[in-house]
Amino acid sequence: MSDKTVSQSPNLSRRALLKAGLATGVAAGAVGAARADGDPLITEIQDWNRYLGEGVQSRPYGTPSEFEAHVVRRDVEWLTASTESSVNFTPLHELDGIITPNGLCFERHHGGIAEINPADHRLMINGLVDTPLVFTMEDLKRFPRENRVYFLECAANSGMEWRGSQLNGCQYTHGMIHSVMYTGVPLKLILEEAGIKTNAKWIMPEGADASAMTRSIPMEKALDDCLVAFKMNGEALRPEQGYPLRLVVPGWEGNMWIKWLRRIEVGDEPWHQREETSKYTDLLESGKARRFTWVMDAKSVVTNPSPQAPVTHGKGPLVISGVAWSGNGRITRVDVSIDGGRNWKTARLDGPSLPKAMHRFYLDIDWDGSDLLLQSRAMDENGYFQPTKNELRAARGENSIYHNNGIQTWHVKADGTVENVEVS
Ligand SMILES: Nc1nc2c(c(=O)[nH]1)N[C@H]1C(S)=C(S)[C@@H](COP(=O)(O)O)O[C@H]1N2
Ligand SMILES: [Mo]
Repeated sequence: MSDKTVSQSPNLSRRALLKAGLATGVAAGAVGAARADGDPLITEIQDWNRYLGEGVQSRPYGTPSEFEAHVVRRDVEWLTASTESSVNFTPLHELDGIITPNGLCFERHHGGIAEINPADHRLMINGLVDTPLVFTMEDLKRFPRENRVYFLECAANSGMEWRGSQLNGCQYTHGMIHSVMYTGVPLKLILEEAGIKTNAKWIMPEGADASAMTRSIPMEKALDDCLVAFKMNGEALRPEQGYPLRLVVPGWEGNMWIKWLRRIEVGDEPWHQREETSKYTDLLESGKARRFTWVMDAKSVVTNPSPQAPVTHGKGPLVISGVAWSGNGRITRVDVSIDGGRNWKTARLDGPSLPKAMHRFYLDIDWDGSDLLLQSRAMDENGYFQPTKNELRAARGENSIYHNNGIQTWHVKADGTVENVEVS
C-alpha cells in the first residue's frame, strides 16, 4: 500500500462526516494514516500470509476467531444465590447492527436449562377450548410460519440502577436484552385449531423446565402478534433460549416469553394472582403496586464508548453508537447528548427499523479530548420520549426493581476511560 493511498483516509472520513451533516467545523484528525511508514505489519510478510491455513470442515460448526474470546455473556456473582435461578448478560458493547448472535443472547432461568429431545416434546392446548389438542414438533411445522425480529427485555433490566449508578458497563446495566429473528407459527392459528370458547379471556403458557414457569397473558395479546417459535436467527433455538419451542410475546416483558413451552391453558381469568402481585409487579413508594405493567417502554443506551469499551485512539473522529427499542412499536428518533443532557443532537438511525425490534443509532463526532457526559434518549412512533432517571423516580419512587427505562449517563474522561455516573 503506498503512502498516497493511506493518506486519503482522513479526507474520506471528513467527507463522510460532512455528508452526514455532523462535522463540527474543526478539521477531522487523521485516522491512523501517519503510522503506516515503517510499520513491520506493512513492510514484512506475516505467517498467516505465508502458510496454508486449515481447510474446509476443520470447523464443522463455526465459532468466532480466538481473538474474540473476550466477547461472551457474563454474570455478576453476587447478584443471585445459585446459577440455576440466575441471569447473565449480553455483551452489548461488542455488538453492532440490530441482531444478537445466538451464542451471546443473555440467559434468564428459574430452574436451569432443560435438555429436551424434540422427538419427545409435546405442546398441549387445553382449558376453555372446543377440542383439547396435543402437537408434536412435526405437527407444528405443518402450520404456515412467519419470520419476525423482536427484542426480548427482562423486566429487571437496569433494575440495579434504580437507586443510583452501580454496575460499570452497559453489559451489566442494560444487557438483559437480546434482539433476534424468530421463525414460528402465529399463536392465533394454534388457538383457532383448538377452537376458543366465547368466555375465554386469558391464556396460561407453561414451561417444561424444572421451574415449570407459568404466566397469564390476555387473549387479546395472544391473538395479536404472539408466535410459537422454533428457530432463532435461522437455526434451531438454543437450549438456553427454550429449545425446541418458546413463546414470543412481542414488546412485553421477558418473563412472559415462556421457554421449553409444553402447555397453553385457556381460561376466563388470570392465574397465579400471587405472582402477578409480587414477583413481577412494580412496588411504588406509597406501598401500592403497579400491576399488569407488561409493555416495555422506549429505552436506549450508548454502547460505545462505555465503561467496558473505552476510547483508545485519542481525540479526533469518534463513532458514538448505541441501541434503542420500544415495546410500543418503532423507534423514530434517538437524540445524543455529550454534555449530560443540556444539548441534544439527533443521531443517525441505521439498519432496518422494525416494530418492537432493536434499532441501531450512530453519532459521528470530532472529539476534542475533553470530558463528555454521554447520554441517549429514544422516541417511539407514539411520540413517547424516554424519561430521565429522576423523572422516573418522581413518578415511581425508589422501591422498584422493574421497568427502569431511564436515561443512562457515561462519563468519558480525557484519557478515554469511561464511568457509569448520574447527573442531576
Ligand atoms: N420455562 C421458562 N421460561 C422462561 C423463564 C424460565 O425460567 N423458565 N424465564 C423467563 C424470564 S424472567 C426471562 S427474562 C426470559 C429470558 O429469556 P432468555 O433466557 O432467552 O434471555 O425467559 C422467560 N421464560
Ligand atoms: Mo425476566
